[in-house]
Amino acid sequence: MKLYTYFRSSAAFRVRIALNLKGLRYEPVFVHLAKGEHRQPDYAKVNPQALLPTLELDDGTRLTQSLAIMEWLEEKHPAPALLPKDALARARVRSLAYLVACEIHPLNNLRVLQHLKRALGQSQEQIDNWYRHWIGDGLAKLEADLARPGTGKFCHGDAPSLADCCLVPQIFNAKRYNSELTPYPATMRVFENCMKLEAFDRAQPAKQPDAE
Ligand SMILES: N[C@@H](CCC(=O)N[C@@H](CS)C(=O)NCC(=O)O)C(=O)O
Repeated sequence: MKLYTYFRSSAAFRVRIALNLKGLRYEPVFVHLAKGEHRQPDYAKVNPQALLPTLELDDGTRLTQSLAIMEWLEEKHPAPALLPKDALARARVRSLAYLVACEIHPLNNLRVLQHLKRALGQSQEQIDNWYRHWIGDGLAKLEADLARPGTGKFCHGDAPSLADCCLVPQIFNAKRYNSELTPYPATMRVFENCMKLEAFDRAQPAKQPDAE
């Protein structure tokens, strides 16, 4: 398999974690987001959504959208499971994963930040404040949800799940933008537990071959 990735892409980071957790090897193909390589015609042929990541299977089939990719991995390579067996528990894991992937991450994506700067003329300070605002808003909600029954060493239970694959990259982003993280002790406890696992550690931006 080939994974189209960029060291700082948090959506690609999610999939790198899932692949590592499942012990699946992949060949990275680097697409430089900051240089806009994802908007070039060559990459449009790979992924018409012009987003990272893309997972290319050995037969050439290409999968897009990190959650869809991780769900496909889960169906094809069920062990170790990234979704619990119980239907209600699965719904909670998906809800926590979507809170990060659908509520926090899209507001802080590269194209949104570039639009704030280029089209709306916002200063870097205003953009950083925007970023931290939506991180804080989302993490406060996550923290409240993690107080509900079901949370264990990880977002749900004592095994890593799709929710943890989404959470960890978001915390890396938060740290990069100097977001205040002390108000979220349960979230940070889960983050620290994840980072003790080699699969999470090896997927982090600084450990990627294209890291700058
Ligand atoms: N919902 C998508 C998000 C993908 C996404 O936004 N990826 C970012 C990198 S983390 C990207 O390609 N951004 C390009 C841009 O904003 O122009 C997923 O989960 O795969």
